[in-house]
Amino acid sequence: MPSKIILDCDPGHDDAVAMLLAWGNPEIDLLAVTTVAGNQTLEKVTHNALSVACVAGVTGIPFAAGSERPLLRQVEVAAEVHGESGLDGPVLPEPNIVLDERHAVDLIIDTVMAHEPGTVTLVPTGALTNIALAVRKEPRLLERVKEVVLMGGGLHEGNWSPVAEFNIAIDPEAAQIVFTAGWKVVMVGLDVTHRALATDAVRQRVRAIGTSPARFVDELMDFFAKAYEHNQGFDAPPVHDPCAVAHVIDPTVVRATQMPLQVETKGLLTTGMTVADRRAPAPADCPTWAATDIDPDRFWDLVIDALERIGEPKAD
Ligand SMILES: [Ca+2]
Repeated sequence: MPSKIILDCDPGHDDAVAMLLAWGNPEIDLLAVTTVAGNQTLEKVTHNALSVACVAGVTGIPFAAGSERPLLRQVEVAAEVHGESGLDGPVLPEPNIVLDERHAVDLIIDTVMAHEPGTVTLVPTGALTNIALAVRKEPRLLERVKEVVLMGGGLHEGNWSPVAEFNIAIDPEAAQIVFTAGWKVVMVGLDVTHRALATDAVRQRVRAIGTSPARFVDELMDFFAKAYEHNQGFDAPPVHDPCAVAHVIDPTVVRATQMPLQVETKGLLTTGMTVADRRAPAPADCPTWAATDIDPDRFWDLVIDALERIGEPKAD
């Protein structure tokens, strides 16, 4: 049985790849896509999510827009990483998909509650604002959701600050709600995503597919590579968000270790840091896990396979 997931995202170059992986992989049943302000404003990332869906021929599932700002803090966007559109590089098609009228929080709750308990995994690849609001609005999600597999954080590694990763740093209060709610949380952080590099060899494999979704990914990676080289000195860009989807597909590709995790919300220098307690083995009932290892070759095999399966979607 494929894993049922809801992708809560802020596209975002790597979110786009995450959506393509989720859509193309036969082990994933993508139930819905929701958006949250993050890499760019809510309006832009929602438009981008619909454009990516058009490129890949993603049909038959609802898309809903969610929170336009973090719980307490002002909007911070990552234009220097993702451009003014949030998805700079390729020409974005004008989406022909109509948004669901519900708020993302309600679509998430409705979708989880409509499925058997313990069968739906939430995969947030942006700020955790929608997920925090959803679990506060409908506490039964704690028993209904199978697990939350999020891209964010890192074991004391940062990108938005020396110790904080962007998704967690822009809404640390929401992240702390999600990390401490009691449901199973798998944090897929920078420790593994900084090894999911779109190298020249990977990009040659993408280009060799020759379809319009593959060309779209290559154009995304072109912009993303320049941004990461310019901002952080990377030789090849780390493609963070599909690592969370890959963990759901095969937890031996992105491996996680059980450990207590919380989020710093009041630090002078460390706000948004994901604090792991590794002083002793985690108690058996510890609900939080952190990704600690990735097999980059098998990870990229999954992405390439998904693109090949998507093929050339029919224009309509
Ligand atoms: Ca993202």
